[in-house]
Amino acid sequence: VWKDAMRDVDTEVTSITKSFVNHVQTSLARQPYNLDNLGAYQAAALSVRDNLLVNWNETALQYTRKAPKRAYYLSLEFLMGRTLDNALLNLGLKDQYSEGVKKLGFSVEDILDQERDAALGNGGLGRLAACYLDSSASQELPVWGYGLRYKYGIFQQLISPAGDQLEAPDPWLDNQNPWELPRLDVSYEIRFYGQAERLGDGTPRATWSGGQEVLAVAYDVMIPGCYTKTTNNLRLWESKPKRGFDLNSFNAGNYEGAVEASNSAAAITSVLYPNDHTTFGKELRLKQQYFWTAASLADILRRFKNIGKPITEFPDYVAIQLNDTHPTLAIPELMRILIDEEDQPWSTAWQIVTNTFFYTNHTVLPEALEKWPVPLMEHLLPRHMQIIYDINLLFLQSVEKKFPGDRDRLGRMSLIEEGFPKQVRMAYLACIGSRKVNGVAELHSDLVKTTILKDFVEFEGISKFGNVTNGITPRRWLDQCNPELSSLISSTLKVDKAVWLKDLTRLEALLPFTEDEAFRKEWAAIKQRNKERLAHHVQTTLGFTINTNAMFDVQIKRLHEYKRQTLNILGVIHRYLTLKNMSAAEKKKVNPRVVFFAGKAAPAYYIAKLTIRLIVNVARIINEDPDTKDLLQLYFLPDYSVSLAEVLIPASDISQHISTAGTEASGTSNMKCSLTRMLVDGANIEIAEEVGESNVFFFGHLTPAVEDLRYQHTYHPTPIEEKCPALANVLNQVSAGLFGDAHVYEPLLNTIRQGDHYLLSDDFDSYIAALAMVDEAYLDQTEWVKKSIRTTAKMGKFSSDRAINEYAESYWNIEAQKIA
Ligand code: 26V
Repeated sequence: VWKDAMRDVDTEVTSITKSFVNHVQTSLARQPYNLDNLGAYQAAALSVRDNLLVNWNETALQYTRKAPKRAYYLSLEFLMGRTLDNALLNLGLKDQYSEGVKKLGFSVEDILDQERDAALGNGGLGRLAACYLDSSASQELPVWGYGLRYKYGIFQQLISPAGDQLEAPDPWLDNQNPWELPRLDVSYEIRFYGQAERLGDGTPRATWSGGQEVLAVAYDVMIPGCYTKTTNNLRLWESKPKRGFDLNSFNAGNYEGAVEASNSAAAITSVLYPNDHTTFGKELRLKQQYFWTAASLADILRRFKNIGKPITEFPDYVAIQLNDTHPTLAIPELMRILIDEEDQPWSTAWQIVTNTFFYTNHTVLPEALEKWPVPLMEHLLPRHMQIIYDINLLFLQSVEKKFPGDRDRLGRMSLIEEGFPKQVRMAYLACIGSRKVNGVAELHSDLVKTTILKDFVEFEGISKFGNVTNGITPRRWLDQCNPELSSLISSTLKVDKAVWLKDLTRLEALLPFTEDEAFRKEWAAIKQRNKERLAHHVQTTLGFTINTNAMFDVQIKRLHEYKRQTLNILGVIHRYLTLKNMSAAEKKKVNPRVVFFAGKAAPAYYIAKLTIRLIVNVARIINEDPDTKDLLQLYFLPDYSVSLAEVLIPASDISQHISTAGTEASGTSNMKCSLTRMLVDGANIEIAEEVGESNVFFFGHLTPAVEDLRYQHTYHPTPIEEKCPALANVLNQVSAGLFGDAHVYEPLLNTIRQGDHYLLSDDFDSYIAALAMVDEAYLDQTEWVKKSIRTTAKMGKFSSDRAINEYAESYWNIEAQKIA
């Protein structure tokens, strides 16, 4: 156990205040007596950073000395959120710092609130990467992250007076970032465009020259483990021009031309693309992907070479995890290095590559599968395109050998999709270039094997394809965001949180306490205080007064048609219309409900943005309606972020995960909400397997039915009026202008009236029935609290520690390293 009984807390507090004041005076060059909260945050952060740096250096040193096999997590997104609170908790210094800053006249909550989120991600995929870094360090595993240091993270979401989403930039680095260390000495030259010429000397070698050269500079972010010295690294690359600007153009008086090249270099890491689930084929995005994979590989290779082993042993020292297909160019890039620079034969190079990489798929939605136009690839990365053609040729020859004469199969499996233009299928390249491939939940991994990669399973054998069900870190999503629940758990189990936070299955010991009335009372009281904390937050930020005696119902995730926020809002309207028709006596039996939505829509996603507008305008009407406002409130909370999630999730009574069956690969907010509450879920069967079906409210059609239903929609359409009168009525009320904007919502409503790809009309009735069951269940508060406790108790499986250990053991083959 981390906590040292001999630790002298008083001395610790004194040394904290000393280091704080020292940073105020020397690092910030300010006077302690007129310091504001922002200054106090910066001083506290720098002081905590000093602690982290000691551990971080020690960890790096030991990895270098012992040279164990290491894993690298390549992700274009890391949705880290805030760092200070997490670092304090992981170091076990939260109480001491709270005490220390209090002595200096500050409150730790106010200080923590000054920090801006590091929001270098879109949604689930980016947050998963952040949870995995936390777990890797906490499990003492030698894992580093590699990503991009975007100048602007995910856009800030504003809501216009009409209810539309507006996007503003997120200049998160403006206040300086105490958590990163610029490594100006670690940089690599990255080439784009130019010419590739095969040597034609009987080897597969080629030269690549000319074009544009850009510098990749490293910024390091410390990743502290929980109650351990292990402090890993997240290395983020920034792009810079190789030379300040072009002196020839400058001297010739062409000033614009002179700075143009420098601007184009800096543009590469200027902004995170705010899309997920839709490809768009933009050259700058491809540049980001290559810039990042090439810099990361160069760095990994340099580190490997320091060990002094032959290059053929590379996979014994290095495992590289590809987070979705975004880093797939690492495969041809490593081939290029091995062949053109290391002079390896093709088959040796391919052997090394296919023993190094691992690929995780995060979606089966066709519009999210990356494909890059061949002409663009040939232009930007001519040598890589040659290599991809060569990989494809050899690959298709081996397919032909196994399935002679099966031309359809060759066409289906080719890395190059025919068409105008031809396109490179990145998921196929990632699959054949990797040692193993996995999906992110049992159901999803089965779908990967039976749909998008079916031919590859037949060709390569099933053992290459696996599953690692996603997880979330209990440090942030329980201890940090719900501290009262965390201490109740520790005191009830009589187990230090240092133990159960790192072995979440220990929560099962809570099960007997479902029968303990005092415990249940305390459990419910904590929920109530969390609701009040959220209500206070909404009151101070948005000015709304929320009824905290209501059930809090949340749907918090990116806006997407497949996630069916539309089903939820139409359900809210249905509830509103039902309430309007009730007698006073009937209304007395209704339990009040507050529905919260939060989430961003991709800026060009018209239908998703229209859904936001509908939610906002429905909220305006129903929150003002004296007939219903005590029983139903609705809020769209703008600018959803990791730190907003930390307030919302602990306050929720029920969370909605209602995507069309088979479309949500895994979901992770379901796990976060389940740590404290239950869910209505269209897809996630594993949670129900753990917590028991009686603690989950299922509804709607299951995955196998989806294809048939879509077929019916296309070839035997039934009018909505006939199929689902309740839904038809809701749609007609919206069309008629009950919430204003009579014609504005037609394109959204028509997605349901025509085609209904996400099956709202098939699932609406059973959805409403499930919500009624939730209402019914909530009336029995004793049983409800028991369900809540049981759900939390059975969440052990969904700790990201379990997930990361599976990757370490069954994929990367790496071992924990004790940092002395
Ligand atoms: C895809 C694309 C496609 C090209 C345009 C840019 C872009 C950016 C991100 C993505 C990733 C989409 C996949 C994704 O985010 N999947 C989510 O991954 C979560 C973690 O595994 C999982 O819980 C969610 O169910 C899944 O939707």
